Amino acid sequence: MIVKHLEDVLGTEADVDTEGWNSRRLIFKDAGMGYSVNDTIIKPGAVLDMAYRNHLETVYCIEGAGEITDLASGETHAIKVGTIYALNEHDHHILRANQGTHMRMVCVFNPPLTGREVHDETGAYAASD
Ligand code: 9YT
Repeated sequence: MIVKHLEDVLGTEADVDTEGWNSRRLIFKDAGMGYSVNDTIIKPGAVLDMAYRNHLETVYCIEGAGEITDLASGETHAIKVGTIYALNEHDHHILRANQGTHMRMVCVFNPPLTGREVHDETGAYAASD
């Protein structure tokens, strides 16, 4: 059994901080679960253009508010606490946190992240194998 607390991850290698987001990687590939789980802060006003061509991702908002635009359809969906989205088609999307508030998201990736990934120039993470 693996039991951790967010505090065990803060300030370690698994606490990945970038300009627009801070991803605290709680469960990753080494755990052997077949998925990874992050507690991620999207910083206030961040605008993130992403397309995870190597991963599927489900994201559940537990704090804050913002919106997501599906660049295939052009549709924009509001995000608030309790909103969940699944990028089941490796969807190219833009995620925005509202000005003045962060969003806190629980992010599940399949296949799992190795722990240190940051986005490449296309908004993807490298394949882990
Ligand atoms: C929600 C989202 O895609 N944020 C970017 C960071 C990523 N999800 C991560 O590594 O936690």
